[in-house]
Parts: sequence; structure tokens; C-alpha cells
Amino acid sequence: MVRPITDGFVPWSQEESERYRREGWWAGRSLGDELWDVAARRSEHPALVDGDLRLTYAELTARADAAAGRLLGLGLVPGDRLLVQLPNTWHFVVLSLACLRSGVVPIMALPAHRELELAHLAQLSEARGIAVPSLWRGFDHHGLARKLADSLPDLEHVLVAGGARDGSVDLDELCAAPEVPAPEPASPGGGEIALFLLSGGTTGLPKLISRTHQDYAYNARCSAAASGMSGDTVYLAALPASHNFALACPGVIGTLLCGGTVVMLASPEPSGAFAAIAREHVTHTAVVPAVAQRWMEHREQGADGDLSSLEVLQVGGARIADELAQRVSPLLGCTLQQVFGMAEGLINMTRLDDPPDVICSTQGRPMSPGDEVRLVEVDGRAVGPDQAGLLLTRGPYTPRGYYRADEQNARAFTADGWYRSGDVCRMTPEGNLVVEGRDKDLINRGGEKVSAEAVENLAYQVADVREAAAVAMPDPVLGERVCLFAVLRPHATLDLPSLRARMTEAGVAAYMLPERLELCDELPKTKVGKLDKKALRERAALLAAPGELSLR
Ligand code: OOB
Repeated sequence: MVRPITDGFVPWSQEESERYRREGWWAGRSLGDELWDVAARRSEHPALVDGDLRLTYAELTARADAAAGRLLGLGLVPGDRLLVQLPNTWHFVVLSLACLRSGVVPIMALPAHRELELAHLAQLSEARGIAVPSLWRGFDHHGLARKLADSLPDLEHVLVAGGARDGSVDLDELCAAPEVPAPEPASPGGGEIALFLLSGGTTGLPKLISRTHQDYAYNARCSAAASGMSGDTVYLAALPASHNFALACPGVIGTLLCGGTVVMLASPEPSGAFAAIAREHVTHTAVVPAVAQRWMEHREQGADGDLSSLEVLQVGGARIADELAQRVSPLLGCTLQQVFGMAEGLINMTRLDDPPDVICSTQGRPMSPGDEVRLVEVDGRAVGPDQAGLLLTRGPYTPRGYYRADEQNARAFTADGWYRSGDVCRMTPEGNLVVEGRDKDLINRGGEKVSAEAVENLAYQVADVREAAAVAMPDPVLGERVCLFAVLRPHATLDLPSLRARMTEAGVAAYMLPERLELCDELPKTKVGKLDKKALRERAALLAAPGELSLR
């Protein structure tokens, strides 16, 4: 039995699909088939490292095939959805490959997500299982997964890494080496949905982005080529591997498609990351600007650690300041590659042989000749040369709509299928993009995307507020932090710690919590009476930035 996903998936047009196939961008095969071909050629080469555990390609694929069989043995069928919320450990890679191989479709949740987000994702996708660590950074993921399974009838299976109990499935066993080789499962087709990524979007809760086997394989292959990856590549996954950047831009999947080695690391904290780079001779890694800054400070403070193997440091997720970008090469001894990407598709990259001013002061250009990019005014007219405009895009790995989200799709996509990214960009005469700002109601907290609407909804839910508005507050380290302006109801009181405590209690990811609360008598309005967020952003910019950096 197969549970095909046809509802809610917005296909590319016939004409485009034919073109993408003709150009060879879409290979028409499953990601599993592509990866297993590489593995057959590289069987004794190291594929995956996590601490002391080292797996060759032969060992990795044997485990993944066995895990695929065990997933199906639980009663899951191809097309069933599995909510995956795992940190950067070997389980994540084995389970993801098992899903790609068997046709079970993983939903790539972040370790930081909590009850509100996970319940929403499970319901929207009708997930039949959830895979979590037992305990991670002091949080009882197993307990939460059980609670969700008790309340959501579709969610039958709880898979737990690092200590299963109470009838849950032991992920260590599910992902263990088989005693006899497992049979190969039937391959999904290239046009089928391989996985769901999450939008870092503006609407209250994350939206699901369906990525097909062939579009995602192309995403990984094309970005691997632009990052200079090869069979000698050693990639350090230090950002959450479930995020598109570390997963396939080129990330874990791009590295494996090249026959290289993936090193999993739980945190990008500098001393651990430097040690891993030195020990494993890492050649490529990806970080957000705040982490790049921490690494450079660590270096400046005299930290040793042999980084001489490092060839490429990818930085993306948020805009890196030009001054910071200029210091990457001299301090860390590697080439900087700026990556301006999105889970919705389009990936822009500076190229490794670009001149230093392009590398340090632009966010690069589309990685594929199939990418179409337009910069437009609000009314849809193209902007003049060197003018900033709203970035619209279409292409062979940019889906035509969110999954099961007709209403949002009507806003986020044009009638002819262009995705409105909400980014305000300028194009240099050489064709490189510079991200100048944003026309979406989102706060980019060091690469973590916080929906202002979600924070506001939560404030209404947990506190006695009459009006609430979340805006970005500039921050020297994270770029932006969440600032909440609120008007309380008469006689109500509220302070930041209690607001944060109540929001945490409501079950929201920690990065969504406001880091500044400004109580006001009223919120500024525009002439037509709408909330004036621009005025609030200006006010937030004048507030002193608090707190220290958390790299979690
Ligand atoms: C990556 O993906 P998402 O989906 O978490 O966020 C996408 C948004 C972009 O629309 C843009 O607003 C912002 O994040 N962004 C950047 C940027 N990279 C992403 N803004 C300025 N400069 C950059 N370099 O963040 C993502 C996905 C794949 C690869 C890299 C990043």
C-alpha cells in the first residue's frame, strides 16, 4: 500500500516540468537512488562521523536500508508522514536516509520547536509518527512526544533516540546495523514528495514546504558544485541539520551526493567546532553570521586549533555585515561564501573565485541557470537598474506553493507561479544581489525566523493585553531580536520575565520569546488607522540591546 500525497501539493506547470527535465536539472530519480549509486562507488570511504562513531558508505546505507525496512515493519507505508525532531546526531542522518529510501516522508522540525509548533505540524501533515531525542538540553522531548501522541489520533508511533521507554520505539535499535543485509525497498518516483521543510514565514505557525526527490536532489547537487565539493570534502554540520542550509545547500545531502564525509556536531559553539575541524580535517561548513562572529572573536582571543584544512566557510540565513565579511578570510584562513537562500527554494551564492568585493559585499547570485529572479515595485513593475525592489522567483527547485495552504498561497505566490520572497534586494551591474531589507512581518534573530504575528497572537493568548505588536530590535550580535510593544488592559500588570514564562508555558520555541517588552498607553497608527510598525521599528532601534548571545 502507498499513501500518495496529491492533495495540497501545487505542481509546476507542464511546460516548465518538461524544460527542467530536458535541461537535465530534474533527473527523474529518487534521492535514495542517487545516494545509493554514490555509496556503491564509495563503499569503504567514510560517510558519517559523530563523535567516536564512524560509518563508511557501505555501513551507512546498510543501516539506512535496515531502518527503512523497520519503519515499514511498524506499519508505516510509503507516503506516510513522520515528524522528525532530532538534533545533529548520526540518528538524524540514518533516519532521514531511511525515509528517503522507503518513501516515508519526514517533516524537518527544529530541535527548538515546542508543543504549539509540533502539534500544528503533526495535525497539518497528519503525521503517523514522531522521532525525538529522549532528553535534549534539559528538555524532555520524549514526554512531549507522548503527550502529543495521546492527544492526536493519527500520531501512533513515538520513536526515541537515547533511551526509549513506555512502549516507544527505540531509535538506536531502529537505526542499528542489521545482522543480515536488509532487502532494498521499492524506490519512490523522482516527482514524489521526498520531505517537508518548514517556512520561516510570517504567518502564525510554520507552513509546510513540500520538496520533491528530483528538485531537492538538484538543489543539493547544484549547490555542491557551486561550493567546490568533491569526494574529498569533509562537511561539518554545526547548524541544525534539519534546516535547509545545513541539509542540502549543499550540507549533508550535497556532501553525500559527492561521496564526501559528513561530521555531525551538536552545537556550533567555537571551542567544540574548532576541535572538530582540526580532528576531522573539515573542509566545508556553514554558519549564520552571529556564529561566524563568535568564531572570529574566539580566534582573536588567541584560541588555537588547527583550521588549516578549512577551505570554505558558508555564511547565510541573515545578512552578514560587510566589515565582518572582510575579516573571515584573514582570520580563519578560508574562502567566505555568502549564501542567501530560503526553504522555499532559490539559493544565491557568491562563487569561490569571485573578487573579494563581491564576496564581502553581496549575497551572490542564483546558483542555477534555471532560476528566474525579478525585482519589482509593489505594483509588480520591474525596478530600474541598481534600484532596490521586491524579490520574486521561480525555478526548478522553487515549489509553486505551500502545502495545504490555499489562502497563504494566494498571497505568497503570483498567479503565474512566482514566489514573493518578501526580501528587498538590489542587483549590482554584474548581477549579484544585495539584500537591503525586508517587506515581510518577520524578525530574523540571527538566522532564526520569528513570525511577528505568532508572537502577537501568543501575547493576546497569555497576557491581559489590549494591543500587541512585535518588531525587530537591532542587535550587534544577532542582527535582530524580538521586541514586543504592548498596551495593557486597565489595571493589568506585566513584565518581561512573566511574559516569557507564560509564553514558554504555552509551548512555544524559546527563540520566539520577546527579549524586550515596552508597555505603552497606545500604539502608533497610520493615517488610515493601521498599526504603524515602521514607527515602532524606529522606536525599537533606539532601545538599548540587552542580553548575551545564545548559540543554541
Ligand atoms: C535560510 O532559509 P529560511 O527559510 O530560514 O529563511 C529565508 C529568509 C530569506 O528570505 C531572507 O529573508 C533571509 O532568510 N536570509 C538572508 C540571507 N539568507 C537568508 N538575508 C540576508 N542575507 C542572507 N545571506 O535562511 C537559508 C536557506 C538555505 C541556505 C541559506 C539560508
